[in-house]
Amino acid sequence: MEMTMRWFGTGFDTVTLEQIRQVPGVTGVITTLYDTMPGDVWPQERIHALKKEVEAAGLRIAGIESVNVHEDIKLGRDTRDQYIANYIETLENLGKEDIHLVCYNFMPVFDWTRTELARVRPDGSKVMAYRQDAVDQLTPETMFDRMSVDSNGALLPGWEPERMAHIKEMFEAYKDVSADDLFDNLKYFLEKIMPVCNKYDIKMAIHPDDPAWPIFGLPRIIINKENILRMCSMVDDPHNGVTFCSGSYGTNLKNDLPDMIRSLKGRIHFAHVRNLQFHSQEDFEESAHLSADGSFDMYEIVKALYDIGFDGPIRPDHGRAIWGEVSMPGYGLYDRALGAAYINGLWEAIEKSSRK
Ligand SMILES: [Mn+2]
Repeated sequence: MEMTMRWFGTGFDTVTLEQIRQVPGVTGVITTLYDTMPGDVWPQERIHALKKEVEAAGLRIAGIESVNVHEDIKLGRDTRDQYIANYIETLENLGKEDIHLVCYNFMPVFDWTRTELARVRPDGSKVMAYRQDAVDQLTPETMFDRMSVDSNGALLPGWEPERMAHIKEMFEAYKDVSADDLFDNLKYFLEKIMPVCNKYDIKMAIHPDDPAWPIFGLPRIIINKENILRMCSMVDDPHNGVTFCSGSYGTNLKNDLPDMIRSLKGRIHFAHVRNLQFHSQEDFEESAHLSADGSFDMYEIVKALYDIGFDGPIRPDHGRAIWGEVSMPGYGLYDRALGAAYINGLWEAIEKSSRK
């Protein structure tokens, strides 16, 4: 594996490349052109400039998170072919710059969803949290307002105001889209992009839906073992792979995370590792990465990745806000650095004890 951290780019991230460079064992960043919109072509010159900036700091671009998929592709509208052509052009430009990993998601309308961005834990740290009863009392519009209030002024990935301005239209458009339709639209998209992925050896890594169940009546498909195996087999190409995000699949306690990892051998191209603490299935918060601080056995998760021979980028995921740091929720430096150090420690111990 290669230890990495997500970085949103100069002007968008409160964390600098110089800081990331000093986290032990981190050699790469997972980054993006944060000011592009779904459907835009990413110019090669801009990708090249981003790459040079990262390399000047002594790091490398280990992958892109995300190249977002235009809503018309998810909806299967007639206009999708143009947006897919644009996506292919972006992939080509990334391939020419020697970038070989793209994380994306196929969630209708909303990206990841939390009902609190700054729940205070007993130790004074602040974390993102989710309560189903809070979602049940909200409409999609009030949900967006709520997500904006506590974001420390940061733009939240996937919650761009430009997209949210059209929220009513988008809900109307999804009224007759079933989970099977969404699978069909994903298949159509993947089949069109696989040739360029093969040409440039670009591994596509779909991120799970978070939380891993339908919300506000919208279909959500990347939620469990059955569905992710269906997704892998419906376009059976090694470039059609998975971002294994423990914190997203883990929102549903029925998901056996180490078992899912083992069943996805050869198809996990990218890993997000974090822990959640559950108060009930309907109420959970993002804890520190340490097993004892949450509900998951992080040793078993990292062990499963080791056992399947996972060799892609891994990153600590959302961190707590600690030591007075103010950042985009989930993306401060301190707690993610602690997470990286902890995962590195687990990996080293597993590797050395396995060799004996
Ligand atoms: Mn994730």
